[in-house]
Amino acid sequence: MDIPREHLVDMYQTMVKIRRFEERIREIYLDDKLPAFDIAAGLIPGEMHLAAGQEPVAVGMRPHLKAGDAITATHRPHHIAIAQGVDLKKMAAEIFGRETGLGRGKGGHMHLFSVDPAFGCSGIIGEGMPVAVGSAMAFRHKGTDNVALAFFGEGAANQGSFHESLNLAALWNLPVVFICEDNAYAISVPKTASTAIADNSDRAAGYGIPGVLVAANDPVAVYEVMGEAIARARKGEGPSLVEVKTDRLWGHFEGDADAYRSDEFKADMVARDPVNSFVKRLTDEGILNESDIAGIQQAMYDEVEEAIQFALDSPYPEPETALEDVFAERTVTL
Ligand SMILES: Cc1ncc(C[n+]2csc(CCOP(=O)(O)OP(=O)(O)O)c2C)c(N)n1
Ligand SMILES: [Mg+2]
Repeated sequence: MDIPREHLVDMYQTMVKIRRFEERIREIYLDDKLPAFDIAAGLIPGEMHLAAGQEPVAVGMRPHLKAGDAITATHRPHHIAIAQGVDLKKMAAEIFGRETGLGRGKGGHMHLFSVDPAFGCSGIIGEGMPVAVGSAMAFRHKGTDNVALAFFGEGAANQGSFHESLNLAALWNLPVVFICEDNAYAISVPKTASTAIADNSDRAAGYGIPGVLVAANDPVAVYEVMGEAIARARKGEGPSLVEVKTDRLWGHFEGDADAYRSDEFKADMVARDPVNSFVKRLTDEGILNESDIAGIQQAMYDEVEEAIQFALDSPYPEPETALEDVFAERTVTL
């Protein structure tokens, strides 16, 4: 692999951190909700969308980022936020609804916002793409060489905002990279039932920009393609669309019976789990040995545990603060 060792190790470490974080969130989330699934119960009430299996999409871009780059993600945001370097403690606290969270506990897991690094996400499908275009316009006006990255699912690629964003970014030659995470399903709807073409990367041609398909759920393949797309945008050569065929190992949300995917489909995904296959490759190629791997796992597990403990030790926001940091108050006179 013609990639600096430090980048390979960094990508693996980050994959382990993401997976461990999501495993722990999943355990705690489900703890008080079962056996009869009660979405309002437990330490993390509300919906929870986890991205286990999609780590390659997130870590592949990571070594190419620089300070000031902006990222938008989706309702399934943890892997991207962690890979960008969003503060893990504040992120965990936000997920647990605590005062010390990124949004002082008011946003929850689908609404993680960070100023530095610049990260945002939303429960509204397709919302992040126009926001990334706006960030790219800001970079243009400020004269920086920063890049905006918009991550979205293949379901979101059928929203108008996808087409509007690609069109404007291409027209104005803005420094944006659009990354489609194709996990083949939008909730329970298979892509074949919603999308007229097999590969969303082909849609780039409609806007005269490069469209690149990464057919493998592999951090190295994503690294290479994202390296080119980000460098292109930084040099002022305009936007690109990257599509990665990836796997959502778990349900659409925690509590999803996931009956719309066959046992065989799910077993195949587990067999090709990208965390396992990447570490095997790094071991086979002599990049990591068993003691390196054990050390990385311990360090990442400890970091995740510290973040979760920080969240659990943090207070809930005071009720009086509920109306702070919201849009302007309005007085309605009848
Ligand atoms: C505008 C809008 N429409 C519908 C929904 C309900 N919804 C939540 S997730 C989802 C599917 C998204 O699929 P995809 O974009 O492929 O992302 P994935 O969940 O696979 O990561 C839908 C339709 C929503 N949140 N926002
Ligand atoms: Mg999807």
